Amino acid sequence: MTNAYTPTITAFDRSPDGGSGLARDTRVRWALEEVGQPYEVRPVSFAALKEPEHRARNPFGQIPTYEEGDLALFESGAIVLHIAETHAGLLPTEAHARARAIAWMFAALNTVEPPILELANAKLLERDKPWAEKRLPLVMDRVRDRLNRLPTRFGDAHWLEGAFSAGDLMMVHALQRLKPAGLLDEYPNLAAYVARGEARPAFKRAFEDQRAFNTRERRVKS
Ligand code: GTB
Repeated sequence: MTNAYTPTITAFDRSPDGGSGLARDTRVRWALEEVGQPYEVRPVSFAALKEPEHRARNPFGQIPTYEEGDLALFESGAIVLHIAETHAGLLPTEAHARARAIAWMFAALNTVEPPILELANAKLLERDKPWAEKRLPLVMDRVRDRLNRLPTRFGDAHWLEGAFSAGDLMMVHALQRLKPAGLLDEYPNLAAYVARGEARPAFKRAFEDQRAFNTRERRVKS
């Protein structure tokens, strides 16, 4: 059941990943599913992303965005933090544990994700460049440098900071981007961590919803 306060998020009209869940609306969908908040999705075409109407939501002309009443947000990290702060279930209540979980969100976005994106760009956008083959090992090593530090955090624990939190949600979604490059297979601890995230019912619902959305039938405009 949706109402006036039901948030609306934006997503690619059809994601270039064909519904494999790598676009960043998936992490917002996942957060909303974790807290049991119904939501609506507004598809935005690539052309419409750069139009004034969408730039009013996100000046950089990107998805995802989030609208709830008169609040409009962009940046997946800010959106997930807002959801986590306004609903129970994604952040610990104890102040220090909460601050540490938020620190893991920033670590995912600022420290772990950037070299992963660099690798994705190197493989997708730069592979035809004459220097691509020489550069790739350097970029992969920058990713490994980050991943080498992460497994030591787990020990016997399943999540980064006690119970599953928004920090894990962000980290798992950032790490999923490594799957196509096969790098995650070098790190069984991390692969198991990502699999634990993917086994959560809320992730499964978010994933299936984005997949159905990205593979839905289109009406041909006459
Ligand atoms: N820092 C912003 C955030 O976290 O919200 C970054 C948002 C962002 O990169 N959005 C991308 C976008 O809108 C989609 S998620 N791109 C269009 C543009 O810039 O014009 C990144 C993404 C895109 C595609 C795939 N894929 O096909 O595999 C995966 C991830």
